[in-house]
Amino acid sequence: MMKLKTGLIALAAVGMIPMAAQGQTAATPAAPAAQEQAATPAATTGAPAGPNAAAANASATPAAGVDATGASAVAPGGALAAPAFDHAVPVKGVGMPDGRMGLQDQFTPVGREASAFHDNWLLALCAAMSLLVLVLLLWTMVKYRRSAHPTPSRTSHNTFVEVVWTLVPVLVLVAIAVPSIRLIRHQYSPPPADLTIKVIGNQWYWSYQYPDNGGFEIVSNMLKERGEVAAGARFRTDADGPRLLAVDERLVIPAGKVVKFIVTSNDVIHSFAMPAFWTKTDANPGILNETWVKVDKPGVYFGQCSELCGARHAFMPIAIEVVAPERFAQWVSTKGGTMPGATPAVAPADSTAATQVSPAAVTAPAPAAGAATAAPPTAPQSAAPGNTTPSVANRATDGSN
Ligand SMILES: [Cu+2]
Repeated sequence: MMKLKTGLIALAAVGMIPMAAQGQTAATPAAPAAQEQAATPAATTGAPAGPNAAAANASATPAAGVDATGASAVAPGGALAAPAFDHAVPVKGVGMPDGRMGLQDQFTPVGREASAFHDNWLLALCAAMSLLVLVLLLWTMVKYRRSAHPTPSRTSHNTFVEVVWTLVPVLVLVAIAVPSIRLIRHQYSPPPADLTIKVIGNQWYWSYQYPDNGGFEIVSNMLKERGEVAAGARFRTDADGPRLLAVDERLVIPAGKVVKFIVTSNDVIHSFAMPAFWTKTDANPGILNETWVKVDKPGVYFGQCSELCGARHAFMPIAIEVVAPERFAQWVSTKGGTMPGATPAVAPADSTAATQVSPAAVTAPAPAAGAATAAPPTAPQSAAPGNTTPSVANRATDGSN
């Protein structure tokens, strides 16, 4: 039962940097983009490419002034194809295991409450009790050893001691139960959802439906390593994420919004688990389970199917990319989806933006306008065949395994 409490120290160090790498995506557009061209050009949007992407990246991180200039430098060389979405680059140690002991850093209110409960209270209580028992044991062994204490005491009752050893454990249990029940209440009484996403487990990949955004669906497959794919096919790079966790299509959600996940399955029982969000929900065929997250910090977070579901159970990771709400709208448009209540109000925004002084404000509407004008090319992207091709391929190869 010995556990070390290294999480807090690392948390302080790692918690500072998750946004830092956002700007890096604009600088590395070439490699992943080249891989994509072999398959359906627009369907696999994992690659950062194109001027819109660079501009969007700058607008999403207004604090970093260098991004604005960097974006304009990249833009001329970028492809002029359909609006691509500039996906963020994961930060090592954030939203993924990194070998350190303890819980992953938490990025939801429930997760922070739960990990604080675990680290600061349960672990401390556990250590204190273990220490007390150890000291009592050593004290008894030394003081009442046969050589020093040849005649044993014949005491059989001591009311005070009996009351203490009954009462103290009860108080300990109460001290655990109160914050524990409070945590469960917070976990299972979510605030009203801003966005609902349907998560579907499949052997062996995930698909995600966005009923609030026109009902489009994305299919998320694990990215294989360079040596494991056919020539010209897309493989994992460090910009996608760690080995066995990176996927071709990330589940994208807006930051700071309450996102409700309706979790189900198409075949066997899977489990939708995201350690950094403190959520793990079984995906049962024929049953809708529900969980929710509210993530304030944009970034990329990784989880895995956590219910043994067959031969490739270990190869159906979950990657959630949290983006600023404006960028979420942009991503939705690249998928052919719509924002609730959104209509062609984009054009005026472009003209008003021109009068703005702040560089961030000027670049912000640009991708939206670009996405709107280039709407026709985006439509085919969301077509299911393009997205489902990899999964079919995966299943085909499974048969030979
Ligand atoms: Cu599974």
